[in-house]
Amino acid sequence: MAILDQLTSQQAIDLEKRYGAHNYHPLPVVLERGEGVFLWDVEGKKYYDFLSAYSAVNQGHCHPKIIHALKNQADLLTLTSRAFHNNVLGKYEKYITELFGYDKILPVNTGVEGGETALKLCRKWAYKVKGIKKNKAKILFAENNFWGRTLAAVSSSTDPSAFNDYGPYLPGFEIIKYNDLKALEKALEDPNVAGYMVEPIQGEAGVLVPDDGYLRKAYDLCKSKNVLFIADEVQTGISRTGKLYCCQHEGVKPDILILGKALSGGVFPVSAALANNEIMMTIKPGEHGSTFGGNPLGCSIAMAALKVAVDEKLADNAEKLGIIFRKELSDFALENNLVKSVRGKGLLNAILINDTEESKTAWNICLKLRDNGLLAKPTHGNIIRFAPPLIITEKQLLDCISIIKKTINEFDFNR
Ligand code: IF1
Repeated sequence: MAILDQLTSQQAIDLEKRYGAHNYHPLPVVLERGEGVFLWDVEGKKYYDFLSAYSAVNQGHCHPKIIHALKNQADLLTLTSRAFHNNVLGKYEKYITELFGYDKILPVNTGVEGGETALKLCRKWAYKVKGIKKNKAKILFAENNFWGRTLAAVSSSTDPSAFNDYGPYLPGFEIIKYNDLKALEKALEDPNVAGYMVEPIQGEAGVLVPDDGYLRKAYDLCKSKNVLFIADEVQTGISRTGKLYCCQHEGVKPDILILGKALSGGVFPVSAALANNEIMMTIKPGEHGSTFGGNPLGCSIAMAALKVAVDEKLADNAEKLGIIFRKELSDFALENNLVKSVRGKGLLNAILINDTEESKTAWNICLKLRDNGLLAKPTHGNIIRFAPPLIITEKQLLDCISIIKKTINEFDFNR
């Protein structure tokens, strides 16, 4: 087979099996084209995308304005490294810091690099500003957190599939229960605590939405102990939950805000940590960075992606359509045995399937959803995450809701 030959789905899957690491278990579908809320597989079958690459494609696949920015910049200059200045970075830094209300940005590439950057800033701040004794700084994380795959990330994980056989682990990390203010208050008694890094909604854990007021009270508790509140909004940011970023629902302005994924509309790896000068200026030249961080191509794409989110009022659409989605699926849960509950905020939602975590029910439902033209994937075991691009129309959403209901009814073995 010549490399440019048109592949069948099976041929593509076989090539990945033979030549690629087996570090994923994808749903058996091979995609070739994306446009807006739609994806097409290599056989030409059309699907609604209800995963959005885990909330990286909030602006829809191949958004013309973002692709235009990519093409335009790609013909000019893609990468200089930070050894030199370029004519795009400063414009991007001004735009994004004014949009989110921070003094400065430290640009990196993947979401986990955003997390790593936030933790390094937190430790620098601990020693240089708070005055914690060298190498004694502690950072708190919530149980069932997920912020990536680096050794630091897995050192803070409570999921054995994430950390098993990757030891020894990074010290100075402490786990507390999510959505538990007493647990946070107790952990904050330790004067060596420098920061609390938390997802405003835990995505991978199964779209766990904390109680109203948790983020605000957690932030206030951290402030009362001069501890940094670090929000990992890689998945919840960029309009996904109905606000520009999720902490805004409770009027919380994190000390460090981590963005990624839809920061580039899924076109190119772009991530960032945003903070004010007291924190950001603790890192001096040569103390952190990356080859591609702040490259002109990524910056041009990110400015276009942010402008789309703002100009097309994606947060308002997510808020409005999320209410419809949860209402429709909650009513549906009352009338069938398979759907136990629905939860989420904006267009980051999930249904809990009435079966054990170990069961294949959620996976098998996703296979049937695929056959019926909608792509979604279970998170842990019996939870199916539903996160369409935020450009979805009400009509398209209602069409998807009927596909979900039809599929589950067909599948509901208690019928
Ligand atoms: C995979 C999960 C989601 C994230 C939050 C940081 C990162 C992520 C809240 C790191 C990344 C991705 C990773 C991706 C699948 C997806 C995922 F299933 F892995 F856990 F969304 F829930 N903070 N999440 O959700 O960003 O370094 O990946 O750019 O690993 O397959 P990254």
